[in-house]
Amino acid sequence: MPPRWLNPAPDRREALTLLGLGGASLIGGGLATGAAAQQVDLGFAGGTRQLSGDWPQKGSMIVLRERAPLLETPMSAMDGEVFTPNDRFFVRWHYQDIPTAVDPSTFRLRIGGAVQRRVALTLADLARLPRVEIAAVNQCSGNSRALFSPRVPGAQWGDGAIGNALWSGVRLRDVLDLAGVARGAANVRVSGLDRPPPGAPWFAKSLALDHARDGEVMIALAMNGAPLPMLNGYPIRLIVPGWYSTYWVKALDRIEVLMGEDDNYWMAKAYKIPATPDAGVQPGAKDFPTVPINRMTPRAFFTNVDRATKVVANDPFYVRGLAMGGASAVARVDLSMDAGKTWHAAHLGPDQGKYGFRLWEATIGGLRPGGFRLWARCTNADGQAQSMDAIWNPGGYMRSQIASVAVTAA
Ligand SMILES: Nc1nc2c(c(=O)[nH]1)N[C@H]1C(S)=C(S)[C@@H](COP(=O)(O)O)O[C@H]1N2
Ligand SMILES: [Mo]
Repeated sequence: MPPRWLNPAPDRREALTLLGLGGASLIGGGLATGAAAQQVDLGFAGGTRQLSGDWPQKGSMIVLRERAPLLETPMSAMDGEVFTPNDRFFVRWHYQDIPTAVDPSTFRLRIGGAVQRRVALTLADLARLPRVEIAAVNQCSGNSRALFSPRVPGAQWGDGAIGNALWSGVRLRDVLDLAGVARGAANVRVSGLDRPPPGAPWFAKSLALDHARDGEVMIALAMNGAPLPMLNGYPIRLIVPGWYSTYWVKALDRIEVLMGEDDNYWMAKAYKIPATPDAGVQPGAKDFPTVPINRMTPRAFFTNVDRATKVVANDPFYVRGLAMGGASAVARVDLSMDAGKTWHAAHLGPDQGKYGFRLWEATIGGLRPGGFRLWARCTNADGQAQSMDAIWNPGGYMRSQIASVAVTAA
């Protein structure tokens, strides 16, 4: 019997972090090793989680739930590179009945509803369309939900329900053109190979026709140059750059063009946010107007430090992380050590596309012995910046408060 907890050797990136490369003053970096690697403490109440390397095509992942799987990416797995490795990319399914094998030779993507001709496309048919490639962050609407105060129900994600990949595939517009959208059509509904339990609504999401046809929304056939992992939607999934991943339907096998609005549960009831400018309401508020969740907002994360990191006093302190602009590019990342009174620009890594992650880094001169807190704020090309204030809504959606980390220099 193989051990229940595989304990994969640290990958190269983690090994570099352990050696302190690019962070000579870092000791440990909060990375668990040996027996302790089976658990991770995400730093909030109830945040002690199991790590498991047992999931197919996945390395070590934080397990929130086994059925249907909710697997979170440890922040250390995203350190130092903008593209999240496929085998560490987070996983979220709503229903237990998920595809575990797909035969690529018999798979069909069916397009129906308000179209001129219904079509059933093979993967080879799709591969004949013009190829497009885009770097884009896939972030769960509820990423960082566990940090909501007061707490809200739902998957208690830390910050790791997020990842960035280079998606390669075809435009949804080109696929729709093969079927010919009927005049007057309004929405495009997509669903996949997962099945609801008896009586529950199919997981399906819709985009307005103009959005679906904008040339950016695409169907990915590959992720970071490889087939999609089964758990991330093999063989194909929808990519909606700049929008929350609830729309990024996995194992996509059905497109339905609608003449009217989509009144199915997953559009009309679930994933609704307050219709306020920042999607926040007073804790406990009820009966406020809502809209379907849509564009993402800027965020910056620390990836090489956490509260377990010990900094060597008086040594240069190298800190880095990742930032996303949301619906537009990352314009800047600024760091503060005084709760936002003063800010210092971080250095940005290469731009790999406006919807992707951007690496940021800074070296802070020697810290005197003691405790410090660091804040990182992203501003996007639309001038939208993260706020020091946290929003609240009952769904626990769109957390984007400025991230901070406490470090101790000794
Ligand atoms: N078919 C299908 N697609 C889906 C879902 C699902 O339950 N079924 N969940 C959505 C949600 S809410 C998220 S956060 C993302 C997660 O994508 P990932 O598992 O590849 O990280 O898939 C989206 N696409
Ligand atoms: Mo999600």
